[in-house]
Amino acid sequence: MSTISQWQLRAAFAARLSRMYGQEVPAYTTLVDVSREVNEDVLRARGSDAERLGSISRVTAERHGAIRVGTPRELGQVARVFAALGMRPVGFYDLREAAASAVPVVSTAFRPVDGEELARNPFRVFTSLLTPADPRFFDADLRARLETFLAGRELFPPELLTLADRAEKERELPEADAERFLQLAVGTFELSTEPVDRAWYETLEKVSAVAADIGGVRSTHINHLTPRVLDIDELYRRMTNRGIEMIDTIQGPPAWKGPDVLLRQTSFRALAEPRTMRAPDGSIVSGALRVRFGEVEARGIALTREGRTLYDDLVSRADEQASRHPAEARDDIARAIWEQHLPGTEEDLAAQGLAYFTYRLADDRPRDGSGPPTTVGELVQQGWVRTEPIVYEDFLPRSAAGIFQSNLSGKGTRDNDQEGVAYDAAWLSGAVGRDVLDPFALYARQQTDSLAHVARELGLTTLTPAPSPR
Ligand code: OOG
Ligand code: NI
Repeated sequence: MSTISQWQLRAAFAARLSRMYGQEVPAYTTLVDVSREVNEDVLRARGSDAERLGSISRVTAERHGAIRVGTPRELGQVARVFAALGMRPVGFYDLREAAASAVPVVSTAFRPVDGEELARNPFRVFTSLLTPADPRFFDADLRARLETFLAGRELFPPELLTLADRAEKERELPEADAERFLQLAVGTFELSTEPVDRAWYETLEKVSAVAADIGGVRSTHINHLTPRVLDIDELYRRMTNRGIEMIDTIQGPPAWKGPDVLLRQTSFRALAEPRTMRAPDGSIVSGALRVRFGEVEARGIALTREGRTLYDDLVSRADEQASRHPAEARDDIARAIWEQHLPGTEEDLAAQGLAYFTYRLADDRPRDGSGPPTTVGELVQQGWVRTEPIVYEDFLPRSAAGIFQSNLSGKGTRDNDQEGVAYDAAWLSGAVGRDVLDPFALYARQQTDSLAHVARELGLTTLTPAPSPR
């Protein structure tokens, strides 16, 4: 009997989830269609250059999803389902601090971690965990009610978790089991038709719409899915021309003439979806909730810690200048700052140690009998070695908070006189029951491995990219 490997399970899960979400939220299908059109146009206009940050087949299939869960136990179960798909938790995001309105969650992203797996299918899911213990959002009474409610629900059927554990251990499933696993897994993220307890939902909504979306219902659901696009400015124009209301901005770095770095994202506004509700007198009434939307993103080169520090600094400068010149467009301000401070070429990003690259031996390297030079810079300059940018596979806390906020109905409430509970990657690792990996370490390893490989092929003992002092 034939078996289905983890990456095939992952690709199939992403495709089925996308189909399901398209049926639930038709505007998402428009977004996917327009993204595909833009990608085809960019490929036509730029040729193979358009594929510098991933093959067109990878980019066309590429999606990220977002889900939200209520307890460490639920998070641990989600981790088992994603482990079956070859996805590990990477990165810690504290959205309580990144958002101005009440977003009481901490998050990680489940994704494949090695280069080959990412190239096969890079599906990732931004996963948020509610923080009922944070007294800035929940008083003792509400916290207790919320935790009791969450403890009494079951998001994942035991059969799904058993199949997931098997797929994780054996790294594949027989075809029939794979089919069952996929059906159950996609099913858990469908919007439930069970009536929503209106009074309970509204109690939580006063504190935070995100808390209500997570803890106000007895199931979970996919919150949004995000295709990848090669020209997000063009996509924004085309969606707007089709009459779809987009959020005000494209988040992340501005459009500029230098290399794409990190991540740019935008979305259309959450749409009202019909949901049945149970009124306080027990009667079932029809209502509507506005929580789900469609998002789109353009991915650029992963920055090193130094590059990221510079990026964060440029963002602060842009904020500061924008607040002093409210009449000027923030994007124009940011673009000017970028052009002044960020290297405008991949070569300079690499030379200054600001971004991650992989290195491989050039097919047309010198064959005149001369020995290779011994520094990365010279190997590249003299045509021995080619560089390829490493794609940023993660998220940006500020954009994530912006995405949450732009789709909240109310600001919620937040008592800043209370001391917040401190969480970090180590705490989240404990909650997930698995190590939450450091994204910088993953990119660095990809770069180091490629250099070690080049060094071996050239018979050199060591090779390290020596960033020149800035
Ligand atoms: C997650 C928001 C974060 C992104 O792309 O930054 C996110 C959510 O709304 O649950 O998906
Ligand atoms: Ni997203």
